[in-house]
Amino acid sequence: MAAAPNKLDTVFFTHTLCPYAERVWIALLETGTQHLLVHIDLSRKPGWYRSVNPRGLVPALQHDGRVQLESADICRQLDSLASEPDLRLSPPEPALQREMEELLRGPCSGVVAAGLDLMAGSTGRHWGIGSGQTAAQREGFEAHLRGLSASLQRHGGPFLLGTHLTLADVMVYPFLYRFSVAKKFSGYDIGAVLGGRTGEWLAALEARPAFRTTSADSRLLLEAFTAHQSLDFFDYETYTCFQLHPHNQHMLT
Ligand SMILES: N[C@@H](CCC(=O)N[C@@H](CS)C(=O)NCC(=O)O)C(=O)O
Repeated sequence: MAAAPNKLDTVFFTHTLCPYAERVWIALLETGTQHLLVHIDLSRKPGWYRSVNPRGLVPALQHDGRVQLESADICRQLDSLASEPDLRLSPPEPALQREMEELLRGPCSGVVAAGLDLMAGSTGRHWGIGSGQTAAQREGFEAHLRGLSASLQRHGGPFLLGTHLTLADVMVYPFLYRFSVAKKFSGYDIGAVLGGRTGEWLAALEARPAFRTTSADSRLLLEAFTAHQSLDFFDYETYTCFQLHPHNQHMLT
């Protein structure tokens, strides 16, 4: 008989405000993967963390003694480790799998890059928040949003590829959440632009415990965005992770 998985077999190194790490956190919870969560305060990185990731970035996942970096690769690894078909984050049908890969390569990654560019406005600062959005920035973002909207429409929702939550939803949500929290800066209401089934999609994601647990409190996030004029405040001093994630009962400091 196989041994029961031990929490210590899988160690997740994260900062709870990193959207890339949030993808992994969602995937861990959705796939029901037992894990130990280790917080890395990115504003005061411990020296030992370089031995986990020499670049010093989160997320990192140590599984069975091997370290995997890059959120997209880690999410795929978690998908392949899921113990039951219902917990998988890729659709069983080959045609839908191909569509998921196209979505990931196209609108899902496009909307992240174009969204960060849009939020920065005329500041030109990567991760910055500012005004002065150009028509080109808006159009670039909207083109990718339309790609997501078309998929929702084609499959009838509630998720991007229909009734089964997939990596496409997981990869894009942490970013759309931040863009939507920061809409007062960009003047951009994503729901209004996407229209159609978007409201239903976002509500279906927000209703899932994994998404609720991992999404930072929107009021505190907005306060911090405003104070830092940036989407990437990565300390635990502005707010503690307990304040930021009131739904999470399992936080360690
Ligand atoms: N491509 C990486 C990006 C990870 C990343 O940029 N993480 C940021 C936080 S959101 C980080 O660790 N920053 C710390 C630093 O730059 O020192 C992934 O998808 O995992």
